[in-house]
Amino acid sequence: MDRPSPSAPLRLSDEVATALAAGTPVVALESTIIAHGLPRPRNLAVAVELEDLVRAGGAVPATIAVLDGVPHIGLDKDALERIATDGSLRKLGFRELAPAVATGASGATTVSGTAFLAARAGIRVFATGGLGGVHRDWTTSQDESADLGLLARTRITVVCAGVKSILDVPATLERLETLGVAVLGYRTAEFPGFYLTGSGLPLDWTLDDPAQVAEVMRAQDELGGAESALVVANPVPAAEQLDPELHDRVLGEALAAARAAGVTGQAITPFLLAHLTEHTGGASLEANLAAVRGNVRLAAGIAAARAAEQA
Ligand code: PSU
Ligand code: MN
Repeated sequence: MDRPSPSAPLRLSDEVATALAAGTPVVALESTIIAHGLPRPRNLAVAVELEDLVRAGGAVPATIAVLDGVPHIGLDKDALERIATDGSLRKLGFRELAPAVATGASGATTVSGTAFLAARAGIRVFATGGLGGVHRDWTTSQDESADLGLLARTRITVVCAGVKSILDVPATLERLETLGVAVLGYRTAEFPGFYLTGSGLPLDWTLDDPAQVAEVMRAQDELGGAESALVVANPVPAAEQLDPELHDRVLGEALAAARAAGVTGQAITPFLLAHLTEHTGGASLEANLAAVRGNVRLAAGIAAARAAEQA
């Protein structure tokens, strides 16, 4: 276990608690992608599939959400179903956790909310689709996801396929640098483009297998000091990426539609994602899912490599 688990107010599932106590691999999964990032009813099937992929990779899945004011680390079938079907769930980033706990609210956790709770529970590896980041209208809106700041102060390894092109990708990479968050390309020297295999932006570090990632995690621990995260950037396979021309065209339309509708703040990411899914005839959704599946498999491999190293 990476650090002692607080006894309250987190509720660990029996399976997760047992795995953490035994030092067997655990992978945290976020719930915002299920509740707010994917269309129904496909989202429930995906939630179950992602957990199965973690298990197939030799790790225990810990999907994280806040239910009736209790942060849950590891959800049973009923809870997963609730996340996928309850339209009233909040979207909970890190700063929303204490108000949600205090008021008994329920919500799905974003990367920042999930990373915080996972680290508090002693989970070191987390798989998601894409990180939040700097929005394209940042100079006027100042909209930068809380994901970035939280990762600057949380010791966790996040496997992602980059950040969505709905964001300002170069600015997001600059912010990660400023914040001191290392970004490792997994079998690539280019930052992935989420729906696309590449973004055209170079990365300084490339690693080729999960054991190497586990070594970087150990080096972080040995160096000590600042509790920054490690971002492992894992591209969607080229055969499963969205057609780049379709991507560029529909993205431009989605951004214009968001501006026209005056969508801002927490609502903007779900709005753009839904627009892309609809206007690519579902192709963006398939690329999104391919990216997430790959991330979940790799995260399980990293968690297993770390457990083997520490055994
Ligand atoms: N990337 C995805 N799907 C998502 C999100 C990101 O592929 O649903 C979610 C994540 O939960 C991320 C959040 O943490 O959007 C960022 O939202 P905001 O920009 O409001 O911080
Ligand atoms: Mn935001």
